[in-house]
Amino acid sequence: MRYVISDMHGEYALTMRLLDEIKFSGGDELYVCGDIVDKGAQSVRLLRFLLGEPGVRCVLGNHEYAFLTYYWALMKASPSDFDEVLEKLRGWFPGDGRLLGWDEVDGLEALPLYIEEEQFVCVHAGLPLDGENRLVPPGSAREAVLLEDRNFMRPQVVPREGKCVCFGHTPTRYVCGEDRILAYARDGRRGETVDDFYKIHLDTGVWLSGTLGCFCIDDCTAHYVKRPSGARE
Ligand SMILES: [Mn+2]
Repeated sequence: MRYVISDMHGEYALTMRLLDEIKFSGGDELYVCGDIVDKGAQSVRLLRFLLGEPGVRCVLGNHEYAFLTYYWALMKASPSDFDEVLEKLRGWFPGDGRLLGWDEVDGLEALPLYIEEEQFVCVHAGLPLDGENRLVPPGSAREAVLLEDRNFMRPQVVPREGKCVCFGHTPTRYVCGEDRILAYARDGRRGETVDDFYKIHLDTGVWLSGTLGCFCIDDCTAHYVKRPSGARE
């Protein structure tokens, strides 16, 4: 089965529980729509796991991009002192930064801004629409839109045609008042295959809400786990 998820923000244990819950294993695939790191205490552990796991494919979120921007600036300032650069990079993650190595840094730098499959596109924040309300191909969208867009999540934004877009970036509680995945079905379609949806908003705001969800592309079901201690006050 193929699953999509987004915005885990360093919640390693909850992510592992969710993968257990869906019995994620050898033949399965997980698409991660960015913001693996920051906020939670186990960013590097989560990142290391996801980058090393066959069947997992990630795109960059604005949080990974911010880290890379810091990395590129450090390399410009002291291009030959790799030890010093790595030490500073470890300080980016107050939780488990000491676990950070060059494999994770290089792994992040190699991530794409989007993944386009036959039936769906994975991107962190959204895609722009053209004047006729059609999706602009992700390859011609500006980086800032893919990473930071705040328009695409609005329920009024209904692309006229195009593939299903899987995205996160903003917790769905700011759209619907609840911490759940929002799968938007096309007019007259029942939501039985991914083609029946035009967008799937995945960010359940786990760091605050304690709820983490993923969506199965193949049977169109949502799955959730909750942090035992609940939402953060
Ligand atoms: Mn984000």
